[in-house]
Amino acid sequence: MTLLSDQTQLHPDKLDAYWMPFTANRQFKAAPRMMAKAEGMYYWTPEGREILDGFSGLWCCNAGHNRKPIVEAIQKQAATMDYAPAFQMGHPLAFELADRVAKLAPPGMDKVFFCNSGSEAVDTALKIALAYQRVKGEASRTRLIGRERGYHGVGFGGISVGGMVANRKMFGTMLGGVDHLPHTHNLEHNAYSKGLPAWGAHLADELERLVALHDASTIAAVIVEPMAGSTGVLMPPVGYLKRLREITKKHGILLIFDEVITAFGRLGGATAAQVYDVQPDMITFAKGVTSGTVPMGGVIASREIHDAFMVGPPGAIELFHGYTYSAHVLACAAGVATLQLYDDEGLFERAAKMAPVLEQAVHSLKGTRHVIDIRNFGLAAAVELEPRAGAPGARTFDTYLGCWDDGLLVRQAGEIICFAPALIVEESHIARMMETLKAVLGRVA
Ligand code: PXG
Repeated sequence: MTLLSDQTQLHPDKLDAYWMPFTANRQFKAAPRMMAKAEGMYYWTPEGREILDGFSGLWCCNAGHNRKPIVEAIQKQAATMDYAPAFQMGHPLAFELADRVAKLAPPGMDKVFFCNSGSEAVDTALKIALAYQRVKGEASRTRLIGRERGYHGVGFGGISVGGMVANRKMFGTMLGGVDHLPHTHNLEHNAYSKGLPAWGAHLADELERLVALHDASTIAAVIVEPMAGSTGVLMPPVGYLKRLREITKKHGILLIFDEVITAFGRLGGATAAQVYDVQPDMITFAKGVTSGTVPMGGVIASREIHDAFMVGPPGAIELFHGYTYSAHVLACAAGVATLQLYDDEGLFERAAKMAPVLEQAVHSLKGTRHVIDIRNFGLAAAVELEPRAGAPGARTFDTYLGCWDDGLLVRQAGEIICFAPALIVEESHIARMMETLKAVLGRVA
């Protein structure tokens, strides 16, 4: 069976023009891995081969693929109104979606700014932080603090506060005045932790060191992923985020949680802020808000931050920031339908319920060839492999390719294989994911 219509049949020449993102282009084009159809927990290749999706696309299709209510909402909206100007104009679905997002957010965090991706959400939050300090009369607070092994997308703001060397080294000096906390990953202390690791809360105290070095009056905000996704599913040590909150509050520094991955169910609740019971001043989101169907991102800000801008003449624009496609009507239609579906099917609760199943299954791989650590929280899990001598990432990439050959989509991040199944995942899917990975590890050199 072939799933491709004539229109999507690809001649090898057609692979030439597309410069693929974060991809080994030459390797891919020599042996393409294509998707042509998706439904529920599965993708199908153009040739009709079934692939179990262990990663919700790229951490985004939290409701599962091609869910009918979302598909229909997008179709209906596309046929009704294609676009509405974003500046000095509105459309009802933007307000509806903002209201729904605010209702899911922690109390007092009820102002929502829309953009189109996680990277834009991060740049938006960093800009709001700087502008907020300024409108409050603290214009000397211009420093931004990120963390090693942080991923905050690929805008200049995001790579500056981010802590992934490969994403930084090619791109010049980036934003000035940025500093970084140490990362919290430590196999010596925390290998094979189930849920949050016990060791490492004290690493938040490094913020006190940065405050002593730079002085609090120069620091606008700290941004961290509550759970670092892209650099290998690094859970926050018990007590770490609370400590960061205490120190930021004490020094008048804003705390931004980058929840592009963690918001909308991944950890078994609407946000990591709620699951971990630590309230930041801003939350960035993207991915799960539309279950990956239409690009969308945004920032949830505290009422206090928002209200600080609502001064000056009522006819004046309060924040000089926004995108042509902020609150794009197709994304809003998808977002409203997605949040409704999460609610109708109790998918955040379902994620919490399935988390122990994933935990048990993934930790059963302990002792498997090449495995040196396993970690998990909610519906996110990582299996870390011993690197092949002299070839960083090679064994893990081969493992990723082996899983693809065996009909399983996972994600490789350095030496880590990640799982982040859709919130509709069933026990049998999880079992198949682990069996497949185990078999592949058995044959990978
Ligand atoms: N912040 C965080 C925390 C993210 O995880 C971004 C910002 C940027 O989002 P956009 O929409 O601009 O890509 C992300 C994106 C992976 C993986 O394999 C993770 C992301 C994207 C692609 C792959 O872990 N996260």
